[in-house]
Amino acid sequence: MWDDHKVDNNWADGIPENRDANQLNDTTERSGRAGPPRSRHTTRTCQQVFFAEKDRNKAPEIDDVSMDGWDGYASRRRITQGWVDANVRNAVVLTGDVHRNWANDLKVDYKDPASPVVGSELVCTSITSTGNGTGSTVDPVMAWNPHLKFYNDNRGYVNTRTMTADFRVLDHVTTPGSPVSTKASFAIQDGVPGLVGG
Ligand SMILES: [Ca+2]
Repeated sequence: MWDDHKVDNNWADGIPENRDANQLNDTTERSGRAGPPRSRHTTRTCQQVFFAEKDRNKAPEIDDVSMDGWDGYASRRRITQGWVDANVRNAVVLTGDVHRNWANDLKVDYKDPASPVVGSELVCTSITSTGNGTGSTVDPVMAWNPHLKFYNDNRGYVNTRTMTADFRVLDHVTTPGSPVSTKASFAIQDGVPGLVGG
């Protein structure tokens, strides 16, 4: 069985410091559509270590976070705030490393209950390491980390199989201020030719 904690490939010491975090956002920004107001539909950040905050101590006055993930680095906030500043509508972080499945809401400030959700994180389990798992979907830390929405210790993979297409239309284009509405929506499923919905 592969155990990436036993080999020299731990990525936590490669987490970008502030300058590089800005460059990460700048790079993704350049791939977006130009022109004000800047509105990028999707940014996907694929990286190794846990991105959302996971405070292992229930006491609000005590932070017990891993230095083996983004919890230990202020540059995480620069990235999430960068999404807000760039009006990114669908920020998704894809993660591995912890040998468990997790699905997490991402926020700029996890200490502020009013801080809005600005993105999503999908954490994929390992292929075989740590064995079959128990099937559990409960980790006690979820009780005081409400942005951690799903946990599971089976082995497997994450499959994002559906594309949703919304046909957004304007009532008029000859004068400013038209409302925008969705005329039709379709789902396109992986491996299933043809549209669902309409
Ligand atoms: Ca705490």
